[in-house]
Amino acid sequence: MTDKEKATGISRRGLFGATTAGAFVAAAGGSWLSAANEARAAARAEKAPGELDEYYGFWSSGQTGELRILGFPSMRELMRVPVFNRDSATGWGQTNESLKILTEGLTEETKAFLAKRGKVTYDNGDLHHPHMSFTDGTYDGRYLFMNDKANTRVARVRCDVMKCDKIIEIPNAHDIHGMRPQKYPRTGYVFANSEHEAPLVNDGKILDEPDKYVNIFTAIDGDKMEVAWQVIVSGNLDNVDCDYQGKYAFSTSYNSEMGMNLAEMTESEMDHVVIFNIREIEKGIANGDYIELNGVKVIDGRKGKNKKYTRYVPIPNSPHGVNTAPDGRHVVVNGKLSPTCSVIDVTKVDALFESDADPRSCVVAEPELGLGPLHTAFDGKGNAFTTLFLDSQIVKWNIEKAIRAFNGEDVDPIISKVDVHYQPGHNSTSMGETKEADGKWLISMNKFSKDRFLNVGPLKPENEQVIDISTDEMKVVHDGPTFAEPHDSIIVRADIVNPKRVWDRNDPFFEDARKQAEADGVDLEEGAEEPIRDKDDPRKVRVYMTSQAPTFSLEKFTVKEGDEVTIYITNLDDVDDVTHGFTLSNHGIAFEIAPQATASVTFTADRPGVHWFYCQWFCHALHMEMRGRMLVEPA
Ligand code: K7E
Ligand code: CUA
Repeated sequence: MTDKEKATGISRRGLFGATTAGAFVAAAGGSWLSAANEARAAARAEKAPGELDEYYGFWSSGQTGELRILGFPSMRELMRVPVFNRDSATGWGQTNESLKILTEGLTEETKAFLAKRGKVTYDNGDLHHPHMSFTDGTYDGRYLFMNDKANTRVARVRCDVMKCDKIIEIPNAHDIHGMRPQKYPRTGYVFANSEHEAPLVNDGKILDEPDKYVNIFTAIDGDKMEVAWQVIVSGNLDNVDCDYQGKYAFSTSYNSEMGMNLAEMTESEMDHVVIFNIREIEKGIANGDYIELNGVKVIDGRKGKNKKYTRYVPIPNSPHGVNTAPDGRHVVVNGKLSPTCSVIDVTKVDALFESDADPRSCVVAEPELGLGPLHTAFDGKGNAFTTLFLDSQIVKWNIEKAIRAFNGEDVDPIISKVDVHYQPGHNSTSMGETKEADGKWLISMNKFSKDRFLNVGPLKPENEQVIDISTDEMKVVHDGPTFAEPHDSIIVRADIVNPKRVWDRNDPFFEDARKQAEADGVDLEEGAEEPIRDKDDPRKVRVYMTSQAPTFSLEKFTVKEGDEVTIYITNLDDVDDVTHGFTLSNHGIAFEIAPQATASVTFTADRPGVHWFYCQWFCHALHMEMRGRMLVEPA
């Protein structure tokens, strides 16, 4: 080394050594070719103005609590559907219609708890997993289901209007995380995992006695949105998926130890997947082998209790995601702290229940893929794509080759890897969680964006990357920032999703408004000239208005200070996209009324004076003039 080399720490050998120089050349040649490929792939992902996408993307938003709809692969955000959150634009959490949905599914105990805080529902949610209803192994365009980890709820969104129509709290469970709809014969059940351990009766009699805590697996009837049954398990539950036969559901457990702190939770080398035998559980319920708790039939499926209902398959180490392959046969369990994925063959699961076969006998492959495998998606051609959180990569691997390697053959299941930026959690392929996986696109949902975008301060967006998977070499074709914090997504062929253009006037969403109007002798589509005072409770006043661009049917209405006022607005416009709004200034009230919808809000008129209401959804050249007065007479 020369003195200069010593001073700079750079040696000529290091810079120009054979290996390094070779790598430079290879990189230069490779990047020229792949730049051309990438440009072609990027052109396929991009959409020209006015051009529609081939897929709908349904996105979670984590701690924001809403569902998002994207056009895919362009990644244009199309809509935000409020679910567990409150929303200023649409009035979700303010209108009577939304408050009914946000409150009616809460347990009596929760309602009483919230009432003490002057609330009727929770304001936040943590929505991780949005999944569509299935018929015969593929999406059917009826519903989307999603979990709330923060407040132990499951919600349903109607795909015909893209509004949430049901939210239920899951009794006995704590903090619903993994959630998947039954794939076959149809949904059917929605399976939901309780992640955090607690006493089964959590009323304060048992506190710091973790050996008395349990976790709960829940099957929800997705048509009725009621809990069908629950199973007590050993260990915690993280993610869940189910088979294409309608026989089994599979839940990962990262805390088989039932530890209460990090060291305890990660102590053992092997955790497990719980396999739920759906038919046997149904039989057990029918035969009365359950306890009833908070109105729910609960079966005991703990380890060593009743082997008809559950089996515990040892899996290394703190497994996270679980994903069923479109081949209808293989279930991939992602190792997280283990660099492996474990592949379960569903055809070998019967033997676990029928004979006393070794639970590990259903594991047919365990390829070592890289550091931090979290979730796996599929191309429908026998390949799997696994996110490597610690390596910041996606690895493409072949399931059949992994099985051969597990059986001792000298084959490498890994096909290729691609860098993503940075630390991917979930990934999803186009139609990848159905039997119609088409192998075209992959989205990598990365937890960190770091330097990929202009700095917006200490709180940074996540980064999502679209990857072309039509060839063995995966190509990142798009970076896109997202606000807190999409975990999971599904990519659904556009022809499956067919929402209405305007509301149907008979929609159950505003059935209560229709009933009240009938009782008051008012036609919602006509409105009423004057506020209608309740015959039994004269403090209650109802105002019926219509909207048609650019006017409300009432330019003013008068109420008394202290009146409980309900305002119903029916939007008579039946043209695409002519949505109106109702904002009552200085009352904290605002909501949307889409074409042909009715929406309502109830409040106490406790501010005497003149208060303007106005339309806040730009609807007409005279949108600014679309306003009127509420006159509140002092008491
Ligand atoms: Cu991996 Cu909540 Cu699906 Cu996030 S979970 S990453
Ligand atoms: Cu109606 Cu703006």
